[in-house]
Amino acid sequence: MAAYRADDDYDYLFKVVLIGDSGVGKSNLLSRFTRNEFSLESKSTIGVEFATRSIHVDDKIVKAQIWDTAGQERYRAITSAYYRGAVGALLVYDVTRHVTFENVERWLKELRDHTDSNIVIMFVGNKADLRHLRAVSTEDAKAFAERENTFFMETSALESMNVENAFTEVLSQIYRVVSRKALDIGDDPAALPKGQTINVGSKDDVSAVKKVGCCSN
Ligand SMILES: Nc1nc2c(ncn2[C@@H]2O[C@H](COP(=O)(O)OP(=O)(O)OP(=O)(O)O)[C@@H](O)[C@H]2O)c(=O)[nH]1
Ligand SMILES: [Mg+2]
Repeated sequence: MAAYRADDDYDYLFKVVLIGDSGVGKSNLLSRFTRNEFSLESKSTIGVEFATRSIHVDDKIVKAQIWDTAGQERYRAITSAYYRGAVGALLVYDVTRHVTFENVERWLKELRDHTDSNIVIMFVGNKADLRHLRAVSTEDAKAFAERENTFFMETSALESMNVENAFTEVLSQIYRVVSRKALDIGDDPAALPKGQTINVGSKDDVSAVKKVGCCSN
């Protein structure tokens, strides 16, 4: 009972979606963040699943409801329902499979076609632990993220590298957008933060590109 009450005790609830090709590690990023679990033999997701976790941002409790669907077309949830109400997204590719990086443009288009223009997008290169198999350079991915005005991080669900950072950065950025909006009666887009590169956490490889002009139309 107490656990139930605690779980419902939050200030903000944000829906965040995971997208990207099949096998890039979306479900393992989710299980690592919400349950600290990883599976080497996880099966392809069928339909849609979601999990929640609450974190503190400033003095507020932010509860993330994170949705996960299949990368494979035939197993996917209904597109419009999946994206409805999403305020954040992790667009995941696999650093060892270049084709998953090439397909990111298609995923981004689908995402932008179905969501609000203020959505916070984190571009995620997963499986960074497989150093000897790397097929996508950090520089190429960073350049893409800068071009598309999204945040960027490389992660490893296996080694728990940057998983926490990737999700909490998305949630804090959403919180920033939402709380500034709430404060800014005039709804002046110029009041929102604009582009610069910021570092998150202490590791050198943890960088994020602050979304430029995220809230102007
Ligand atoms: N080495 C390594 N393997 C990973 C990592 N993340 C996931 N995997 C493996 O990659 C495979 C696919 O992971 P999933 O999480 O099921 O991928 P998915 O993106 O959810 O795939 P779909 O549900 O089909 O869209 C599994 O065998 C995982 O164990 C990682 O960070 N490092
Ligand atoms: Mg999956």
